Amino acid sequence: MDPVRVIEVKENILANNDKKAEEVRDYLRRNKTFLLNLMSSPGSGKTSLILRTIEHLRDEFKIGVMEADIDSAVDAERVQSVGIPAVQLRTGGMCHLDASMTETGLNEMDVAGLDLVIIENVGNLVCPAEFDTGAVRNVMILSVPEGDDKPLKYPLMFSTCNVLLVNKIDYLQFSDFDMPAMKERVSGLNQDIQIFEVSAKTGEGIEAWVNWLRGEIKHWLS
Ligand SMILES: Nc1nc2c(ncn2[C@@H]2O[C@H](COP(=O)(O)OP(=O)(O)OP(=O)(O)O)[C@@H](O)[C@H]2O)c(=O)[nH]1
Ligand SMILES: [Mg+2]
Repeated sequence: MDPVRVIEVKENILANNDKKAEEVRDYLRRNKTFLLNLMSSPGSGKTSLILRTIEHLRDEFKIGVMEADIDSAVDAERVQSVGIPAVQLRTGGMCHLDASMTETGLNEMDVAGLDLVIIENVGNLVCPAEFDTGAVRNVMILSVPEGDDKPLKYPLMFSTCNVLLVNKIDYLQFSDFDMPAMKERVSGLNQDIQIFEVSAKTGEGIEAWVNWLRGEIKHWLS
């Protein structure tokens, strides 16, 4: 009997996804829309960070948000309550967004009228790292209460992101989180990653993050 070829099936799915992701990026290029994929564990501050980012950039860019959750629409409601269009994708048990789901979400939005769309991916440090959503840039959050050892446990997420936002730095004073050790672990996985230390609660460090994002959006739209 032939052995079960689980890996090949998975590779096939990922190859199809990669093709779809390139189609999504072509579509975004044609429409001059920058798509940012934000990933992290549950509760590390994705929605809070999105709301802070919106505060800083809403006068410069037309922004939309795509929320992905296994269930509920609470995050999309939080975003809409500040007057920013948001769609909620319910993944029905799936722990990540793939490029087809992103395309479905974009079709529900006025992409041609938006400069920046932010995806809040499903809260999870594993599956979302495996699937290209078609985003222009991938950003992850690690929050201080999660601990400085996460790069050791979830290396793929740290390897695939362009930016690491270390959120909840207002907790550092109560914590044994070792920032230099965490950064060394990350640079062992990804030498090109940009790291910003932020607090979505106090606003500390947000300016530097937003400056990076502004530069990337302007480059994509030019
Ligand atoms: N102290 C502190 N709390 C924060 C910070 N950022 C977010 N929080 C709090 O952390 C909790 C979770 O924040 P959310 O923004 O909902 O996190 P999330 O990643 O969107 O959560 P899920 O969508 O459930 O995965 C909330 O109570 C926030 O107020 C921060 O920088 N400092
Ligand atoms: Mg959220």
